[in-house]
Amino acid sequence: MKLFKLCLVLVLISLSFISNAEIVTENFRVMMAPKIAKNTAGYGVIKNTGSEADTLNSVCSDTVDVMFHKTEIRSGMAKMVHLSDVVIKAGQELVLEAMSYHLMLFDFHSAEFKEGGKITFFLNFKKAGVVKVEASIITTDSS
Ligand SMILES: [Cu+2]
Repeated sequence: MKLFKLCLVLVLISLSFISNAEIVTENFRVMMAPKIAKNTAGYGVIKNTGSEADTLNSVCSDTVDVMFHKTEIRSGMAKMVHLSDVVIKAGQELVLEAMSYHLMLFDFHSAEFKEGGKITFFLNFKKAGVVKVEASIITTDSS
C-alpha cells in the first residue's frame, strides 16, 4: 500500500487536534535527484520552542512516499536507519542534513517533480499534532 494513502487518513484524523504548539520548521528543502536515482533526501530544521519535550512519531506526504531516516556510521560503513518516535526536548532542535537525520523520499521520479517545485510534508507529533511543512525542490544545497 502506498504510504501516502495512510498519510491522508492520519492527517484527516489529526486535523481536529491541531494545537500548533511549539514546533517551528525552517529551511525545508528536497534535493532534486539525478535521473538514474530512484530516491532522494530532504533536509531542514525542526525546533521545539515550547517548554515540554515533544515526539516526532512519523512523517508523510500526500504526493510521495517518505520516511524519517538517520545515517549512522557502523564499522566504517554509512548505513541508513529508519526512525520513529524521535524525541525533541524543550528548546532543542533537530537538524536534518547530509550524513545525519533526513527525510527519505522513495520513487521520486515517478511523481515528476521539478526543480523549483514544492512538496508538502506532514510531521506527526505526539503533542503538537500535525505540522505541515512545505519543502522547495532544489539542485544545489547551499545551506
Ligand atoms: Cu535515507
